[in-house]
Amino acid sequence: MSVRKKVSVIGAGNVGSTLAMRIVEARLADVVLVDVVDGLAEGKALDMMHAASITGTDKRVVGTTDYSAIKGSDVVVMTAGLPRKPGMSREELISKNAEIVRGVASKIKEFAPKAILIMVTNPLDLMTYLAQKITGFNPERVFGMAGLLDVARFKYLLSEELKKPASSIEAFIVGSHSDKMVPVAGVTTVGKKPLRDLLPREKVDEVIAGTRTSGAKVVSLLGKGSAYYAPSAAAYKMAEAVLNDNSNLFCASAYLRGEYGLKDIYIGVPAKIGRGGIEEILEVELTEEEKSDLKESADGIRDSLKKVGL
Ligand code: TXD
Repeated sequence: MSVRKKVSVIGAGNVGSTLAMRIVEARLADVVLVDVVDGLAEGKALDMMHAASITGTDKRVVGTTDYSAIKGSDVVVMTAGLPRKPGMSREELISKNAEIVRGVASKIKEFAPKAILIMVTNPLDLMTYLAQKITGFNPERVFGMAGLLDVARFKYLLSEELKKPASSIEAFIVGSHSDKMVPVAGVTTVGKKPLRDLLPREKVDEVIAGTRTSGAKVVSLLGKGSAYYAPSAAAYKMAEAVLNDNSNLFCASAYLRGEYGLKDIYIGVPAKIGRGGIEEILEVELTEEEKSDLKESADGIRDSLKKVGL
Protein backbone atom coordinates (compact mmCIF):
# COMPACT_ATOMS: atom_id res chain seq x y z
CA MET A 1 0.00 0.00 0.00
CA SER A 2 1.37 3.43 -0.88
CA VAL A 3 1.90 5.91 1.94
CA ARG A 4 -0.73 8.65 1.96
CA LYS A 5 0.61 12.14 1.44
CA LYS A 6 -0.67 15.03 3.49
CA VAL A 7 -0.84 18.75 2.72
CA SER A 8 -2.09 21.25 5.26
CA VAL A 9 -3.44 24.51 3.92
CA ILE A 10 -3.62 27.34 6.43
CA GLY A 11 -6.32 29.87 5.61
CA ALA A 12 -9.60 28.72 4.07
CA GLY A 13 -10.13 31.93 2.11
CA ASN A 14 -10.05 32.31 -1.66
CA VAL A 15 -6.53 31.01 -2.32
CA GLY A 16 -6.53 28.35 0.43
CA SER A 17 -9.88 26.77 -0.40
CA THR A 18 -9.27 26.79 -4.16
CA LEU A 19 -5.89 25.17 -3.57
CA ALA A 20 -7.44 22.51 -1.31
CA MET A 21 -9.96 21.69 -4.02
CA ARG A 22 -7.28 21.46 -6.71
CA ILE A 23 -5.21 19.07 -4.57
CA VAL A 24 -8.11 16.76 -3.77
CA GLU A 25 -9.56 16.76 -7.29
CA ALA A 26 -6.15 16.03 -8.80
CA ARG A 27 -5.71 13.23 -6.23
CA LEU A 28 -2.37 14.68 -5.16
CA ALA A 29 -2.77 14.29 -1.38
CA ASP A 30 -5.12 14.38 1.59
CA VAL A 31 -5.72 17.92 2.81
CA VAL A 32 -6.24 19.53 6.19
CA LEU A 33 -7.71 23.01 5.83
CA VAL A 34 -7.29 25.30 8.84
CA ASP A 35 -8.88 28.68 9.46
CA VAL A 36 -9.26 30.84 12.52
CA VAL A 37 -12.95 31.51 11.76
CA ASP A 38 -15.22 28.94 13.39
CA GLY A 39 -16.92 26.64 10.90
CA LEU A 40 -15.37 28.21 7.78
CA ALA A 41 -12.76 25.55 6.99
CA GLU A 42 -15.05 22.78 8.17
CA GLY A 43 -17.91 24.01 6.00
CA LYS A 44 -15.74 24.38 2.91
CA ALA A 45 -14.16 20.96 3.42
CA LEU A 46 -17.60 19.37 3.79
CA ASP A 47 -18.78 21.07 0.59
CA MET A 48 -15.63 19.80 -1.20
CA MET A 49 -16.25 16.24 -0.01
CA HIS A 50 -19.82 16.50 -1.34
CA ALA A 51 -18.31 17.65 -4.66
CA ALA A 52 -15.93 14.70 -4.53
CA SER A 53 -18.94 12.39 -4.58
CA ILE A 54 -19.66 13.84 -8.02
CA THR A 55 -16.18 14.32 -9.48
CA GLY A 56 -14.61 11.30 -7.78
CA THR A 57 -11.41 11.15 -5.73
CA ASP A 58 -9.76 8.81 -3.27
CA LYS A 59 -8.44 11.75 -1.25
CA ARG A 60 -10.01 13.44 1.77
CA VAL A 61 -10.18 17.04 2.90
CA VAL A 62 -11.04 17.96 6.48
CA GLY A 63 -11.54 21.46 7.85
CA THR A 64 -10.78 22.60 11.38
CA THR A 65 -9.68 25.44 13.65
CA ASP A 66 -7.39 23.06 15.54
CA TYR A 67 -3.73 23.21 14.54
CA SER A 68 -2.93 19.81 16.03
CA ALA A 69 -4.65 18.35 12.92
CA ILE A 70 -1.64 19.39 10.78
CA LYS A 71 0.57 16.78 12.51
CA GLY A 72 2.48 14.62 10.04
CA SER A 73 2.08 17.01 7.09
CA ASP A 74 4.54 16.58 4.23
CA VAL A 75 3.80 20.10 3.03
CA VAL A 76 2.16 23.10 4.70
CA VAL A 77 0.94 25.95 2.51
CA MET A 78 0.39 29.19 4.38
CA THR A 79 -2.31 31.41 2.85
CA ALA A 80 -3.71 33.00 6.02
CA GLY A 81 -3.75 36.76 6.02
CA LEU A 82 -5.51 39.77 4.64
CA PRO A 83 -5.61 40.29 0.87
CA ARG A 84 -5.23 43.68 -0.86
CA LYS A 85 -8.09 46.10 -1.35
CA PRO A 86 -8.34 48.22 -4.52
CA GLY A 87 -5.61 50.90 -4.53
CA MET A 88 -3.65 49.16 -1.78
CA SER A 89 -0.03 48.01 -2.21
CA ARG A 90 1.12 44.61 -0.98
CA GLU A 91 3.40 46.43 1.48
CA GLU A 92 0.43 48.05 3.22
CA LEU A 93 -0.51 44.62 4.55
CA ILE A 94 2.70 44.28 6.54
CA SER A 95 1.80 44.76 10.19
CA LYS A 96 -1.45 42.81 10.25
CA ASN A 97 -0.12 39.89 8.23
CA ALA A 98 3.16 39.79 10.17
CA GLU A 99 1.13 39.25 13.35
CA ILE A 100 -0.82 36.42 11.69
CA VAL A 101 2.33 34.80 10.27
CA ARG A 102 4.11 34.92 13.65
CA GLY A 103 1.21 33.09 15.29
CA VAL A 104 0.74 30.50 12.55
CA ALA A 105 4.46 29.83 12.03
CA SER A 106 4.88 28.91 15.70
CA LYS A 107 2.01 26.42 15.35
CA ILE A 108 3.67 24.91 12.28
CA LYS A 109 6.92 24.58 14.21
CA GLU A 110 5.07 22.85 17.04
CA PHE A 111 2.85 20.48 15.06
CA ALA A 112 4.52 19.94 11.68
CA PRO A 113 8.26 20.24 12.35
CA LYS A 114 9.21 18.04 9.40
CA ALA A 115 7.10 19.75 6.74
CA ILE A 116 8.19 21.80 3.77
CA LEU A 117 6.59 25.22 4.18
CA ILE A 118 5.30 27.11 1.14
CA MET A 119 4.36 30.71 1.89
CA VAL A 120 1.67 32.60 0.00
CA THR A 121 0.73 35.44 2.39
CA ASN A 122 1.71 38.95 1.26
CA PRO A 123 4.00 40.83 1.22
CA LEU A 124 5.43 37.54 0.13
CA ASP A 125 9.23 37.84 0.39
CA LEU A 126 9.01 39.47 3.80
CA MET A 127 6.50 36.94 5.18
CA THR A 128 8.64 34.05 3.91
CA TYR A 129 11.67 35.47 5.74
CA LEU A 130 9.60 35.95 8.90
CA ALA A 131 8.17 32.40 8.76
CA GLN A 132 11.66 30.91 8.36
CA LYS A 133 12.89 32.87 11.38
CA ILE A 134 9.95 31.82 13.57
CA THR A 135 9.98 28.14 12.58
CA GLY A 136 13.78 27.93 12.63
CA PHE A 137 13.48 25.46 9.73
CA ASN A 138 16.44 25.04 7.42
CA PRO A 139 15.97 27.92 4.89
CA GLU A 140 15.78 25.44 1.98
CA ARG A 141 12.62 23.98 3.56
CA VAL A 142 10.79 27.32 3.50
CA PHE A 143 10.06 29.18 0.28
CA GLY A 144 7.49 31.51 -1.20
CA MET A 145 5.08 31.22 -4.11
CA ALA A 146 5.01 34.29 -6.34
CA GLY A 147 7.51 34.08 -9.20
CA LEU A 148 5.69 31.20 -10.83
CA LEU A 149 2.53 33.33 -10.79
CA ASP A 150 4.30 36.46 -12.05
CA VAL A 151 5.90 34.42 -14.85
CA ALA A 152 2.45 33.04 -15.75
CA ARG A 153 1.13 36.59 -16.08
CA PHE A 154 4.17 37.60 -18.16
CA LYS A 155 3.67 34.58 -20.43
CA TYR A 156 -0.03 35.31 -20.79
CA LEU A 157 0.61 38.88 -21.95
CA LEU A 158 3.33 37.73 -24.36
CA SER A 159 1.11 35.00 -25.73
CA GLU A 160 -1.66 37.53 -26.40
CA GLU A 161 0.78 39.93 -28.03
CA LEU A 162 2.50 37.30 -30.20
CA LYS A 163 -0.49 34.99 -30.75
CA LYS A 164 1.60 32.04 -29.57
CA PRO A 165 0.64 29.55 -26.84
CA ALA A 166 1.90 30.40 -23.35
CA SER A 167 3.28 26.84 -23.18
CA SER A 168 5.82 27.70 -25.92
CA ILE A 169 7.31 30.52 -23.81
CA GLU A 170 10.28 30.14 -21.43
CA ALA A 171 10.69 33.06 -19.07
CA PHE A 172 12.15 34.03 -15.70
CA ILE A 173 11.34 36.79 -13.26
CA VAL A 174 13.69 37.73 -10.44
CA GLY A 175 13.24 40.17 -7.56
CA SER A 176 10.44 40.86 -5.14
CA HIS A 177 6.76 40.04 -5.60
CA SER A 178 5.93 43.72 -6.01
CA ASP A 179 5.91 46.45 -8.62
CA LYS A 180 9.71 46.09 -8.44
CA MET A 181 9.77 42.56 -9.89
CA VAL A 182 12.30 42.12 -12.71
CA PRO A 183 11.19 40.08 -15.75
CA VAL A 184 14.41 38.97 -17.45
CA ALA A 185 13.65 39.79 -21.07
CA GLY A 186 17.10 38.74 -22.33
CA VAL A 187 16.62 35.06 -21.48
CA THR A 188 12.97 34.88 -22.58
CA THR A 189 12.29 32.65 -25.56
CA VAL A 190 9.15 31.97 -27.59
CA GLY A 191 9.19 28.67 -29.46
CA LYS A 192 12.95 28.60 -28.70
CA LYS A 193 13.47 31.97 -30.46
CA PRO A 194 14.80 34.90 -28.40
CA LEU A 195 12.05 37.36 -27.49
CA ARG A 196 14.20 40.28 -28.62
CA ASP A 197 14.05 38.95 -32.22
CA LEU A 198 10.25 38.81 -32.12
CA LEU A 199 9.14 42.00 -30.39
CA PRO A 200 10.51 45.57 -30.45
CA ARG A 201 11.97 46.92 -27.22
CA GLU A 202 9.03 49.32 -26.56
CA LYS A 203 6.54 46.44 -26.82
CA VAL A 204 8.61 44.29 -24.45
CA ASP A 205 8.67 47.21 -22.00
CA GLU A 206 4.88 47.51 -22.30
CA VAL A 207 4.45 43.80 -21.54
CA ILE A 208 6.80 44.08 -18.55
CA ALA A 209 4.83 47.06 -17.22
CA GLY A 210 1.60 45.09 -17.72
CA THR A 211 3.07 42.10 -15.85
CA ARG A 212 3.95 44.29 -12.89
CA THR A 213 0.37 45.56 -12.60
CA SER A 214 -1.47 42.31 -13.48
CA GLY A 215 -2.30 41.54 -9.84
CA ALA A 216 -3.56 45.09 -9.22
CA LYS A 217 -5.73 44.85 -12.33
CA VAL A 218 -7.47 41.74 -10.98
CA VAL A 219 -7.91 43.44 -7.59
CA SER A 220 -9.52 46.50 -9.16
CA LEU A 221 -11.81 44.44 -11.40
CA LEU A 222 -12.97 42.19 -8.56
CA GLY A 223 -13.62 45.14 -6.27
CA LYS A 224 -13.24 42.82 -3.28
CA GLY A 225 -10.33 40.45 -2.57
CA SER A 226 -7.44 39.58 -4.87
CA ALA A 227 -6.60 36.92 -7.47
CA TYR A 228 -6.91 33.28 -6.49
CA TYR A 229 -7.33 30.98 -9.49
CA ALA A 230 -3.81 31.56 -10.80
CA PRO A 231 -2.23 31.85 -7.32
CA SER A 232 -3.77 28.53 -6.24
CA ALA A 233 -2.62 26.89 -9.49
CA ALA A 234 0.93 28.09 -8.83
CA ALA A 235 0.88 26.90 -5.20
CA TYR A 236 -0.48 23.55 -6.43
CA LYS A 237 2.43 23.09 -8.85
CA MET A 238 4.92 23.85 -6.08
CA ALA A 239 3.33 21.41 -3.63
CA GLU A 240 3.29 18.80 -6.39
CA ALA A 241 6.99 19.35 -7.15
CA VAL A 242 7.80 18.68 -3.49
CA LEU A 243 5.50 15.68 -3.01
CA ASN A 244 6.56 14.00 -6.25
CA ASP A 245 10.20 15.07 -5.89
CA ASN A 246 10.12 16.54 -9.40
CA SER A 247 13.08 18.97 -9.24
CA ASN A 248 10.98 21.34 -11.38
CA LEU A 249 12.49 24.69 -12.24
CA PHE A 250 10.17 27.44 -11.01
CA CYS A 251 10.66 31.04 -9.98
CA ALA A 252 10.19 31.13 -6.22
CA SER A 253 11.10 33.29 -3.27
CA ALA A 254 14.19 31.52 -1.96
CA TYR A 255 16.82 32.23 0.68
CA LEU A 256 20.00 33.59 -0.87
CA ARG A 257 23.50 33.02 0.42
CA GLY A 258 25.43 35.17 -2.04
CA GLU A 259 23.67 34.24 -5.29
CA TYR A 260 23.02 37.32 -7.42
CA GLY A 261 25.31 39.20 -5.00
CA LEU A 262 22.64 39.03 -2.26
CA LYS A 263 22.78 37.49 1.21
CA ASP A 264 20.36 36.77 4.05
CA ILE A 265 17.25 37.67 2.10
CA TYR A 266 14.25 35.87 0.58
CA ILE A 267 13.68 37.07 -2.98
CA GLY A 268 12.38 35.68 -6.27
CA VAL A 269 14.87 33.59 -8.28
CA PRO A 270 14.67 30.56 -10.56
CA ALA A 271 15.08 27.45 -8.41
CA LYS A 272 14.74 23.69 -8.62
CA ILE A 273 12.07 22.41 -6.26
CA GLY A 274 11.87 18.85 -5.01
CA ARG A 275 11.39 16.75 -1.86
CA GLY A 276 13.85 18.82 0.17
CA GLY A 277 12.30 22.13 -0.89
CA ILE A 278 14.72 24.44 -2.73
CA GLU A 279 17.35 22.13 -4.22
CA GLU A 280 19.31 24.51 -6.40
CA ILE A 281 19.24 28.19 -7.30
CA LEU A 282 19.92 29.13 -10.90
CA GLU A 283 21.79 32.32 -11.71
CA VAL A 284 20.56 33.65 -15.05
CA GLU A 285 22.49 36.35 -16.83
CA LEU A 286 21.22 39.85 -16.14
CA THR A 287 21.91 43.10 -17.98
CA GLU A 288 23.39 46.01 -15.99
CA GLU A 289 19.92 47.58 -15.87
CA GLU A 290 18.32 44.34 -14.60
CA LYS A 291 21.08 44.03 -11.96
CA SER A 292 20.35 47.50 -10.68
CA ASP A 293 16.57 46.84 -10.74
CA LEU A 294 17.18 43.64 -8.73
CA LYS A 295 19.21 45.58 -6.19
CA GLU A 296 16.41 48.14 -5.87
CA SER A 297 13.95 45.29 -5.42
CA ALA A 298 16.11 43.79 -2.65
CA ASP A 299 16.47 47.21 -0.97
CA GLY A 300 12.66 47.43 -0.89
CA ILE A 301 12.44 44.06 0.88
CA ARG A 302 15.14 45.06 3.39
CA ASP A 303 13.25 48.29 4.20
CA SER A 304 10.11 46.25 4.91
CA LEU A 305 12.09 43.78 7.05
CA LYS A 306 13.19 46.70 9.23
CA LYS A 307 9.55 47.74 9.67
CA VAL A 308 8.78 44.42 11.37
CA GLY A 309 11.98 44.51 13.42
CA LEU A 310 13.95 41.95 11.38
O1 TXD B 1 1.47 35.54 -5.25
C1 TXD B 1 1.13 35.50 -4.10
N1 TXD B 1 1.98 35.11 -3.17
C2 TXD B 1 -0.24 35.87 -3.71
C3 TXD B 1 -0.47 36.23 -2.33
C4 TXD B 1 -1.33 35.73 -4.60
C5 TXD B 1 -2.63 35.90 -4.13
C6 TXD B 1 -2.94 36.20 -2.76
N2 TXD B 1 -1.80 36.60 -1.98
C7 TXD B 1 -1.97 36.77 -0.55
O2 TXD B 1 -2.42 35.56 0.06
C8 TXD B 1 -3.01 37.80 -0.16
O3 TXD B 1 -2.51 39.11 -0.27
C9 TXD B 1 -3.27 37.39 1.28
O4 TXD B 1 -2.24 37.89 2.12
C10 TXD B 1 -3.18 35.86 1.24
C11 TXD B 1 -4.52 35.14 1.19
O5 TXD B 1 -5.27 35.63 0.11
P1 TXD B 1 -6.83 35.21 -0.04
O6 TXD B 1 -7.31 35.85 -1.27
O7 TXD B 1 -6.98 33.75 0.14
O8 TXD B 1 -7.45 35.96 1.23
P2 TXD B 1 -8.83 35.63 2.00
O9 TXD B 1 -9.83 35.09 1.04
O10 TXD B 1 -9.19 36.84 2.80
O11 TXD B 1 -8.43 34.44 2.99
C12 TXD B 1 -7.57 34.60 4.05
C13 TXD B 1 -8.03 33.64 5.13
C14 TXD B 1 -9.38 34.03 5.76
O12 TXD B 1 -10.31 32.96 5.63
C15 TXD B 1 -9.03 34.29 7.22
O13 TXD B 1 -10.07 33.93 8.13
C16 TXD B 1 -7.81 33.41 7.39
O14 TXD B 1 -7.06 33.62 6.19
N3 TXD B 1 -6.98 33.72 8.56
C17 TXD B 1 -6.43 32.74 9.32
N4 TXD B 1 -6.45 31.41 9.21
C18 TXD B 1 -5.79 30.68 10.13
N5 TXD B 1 -5.09 31.24 11.16
C19 TXD B 1 -5.04 32.59 11.29
N6 TXD B 1 -4.36 33.15 12.30
C20 TXD B 1 -5.72 33.40 10.35
N7 TXD B 1 -5.89 34.75 10.19
C21 TXD B 1 -6.66 34.91 9.10
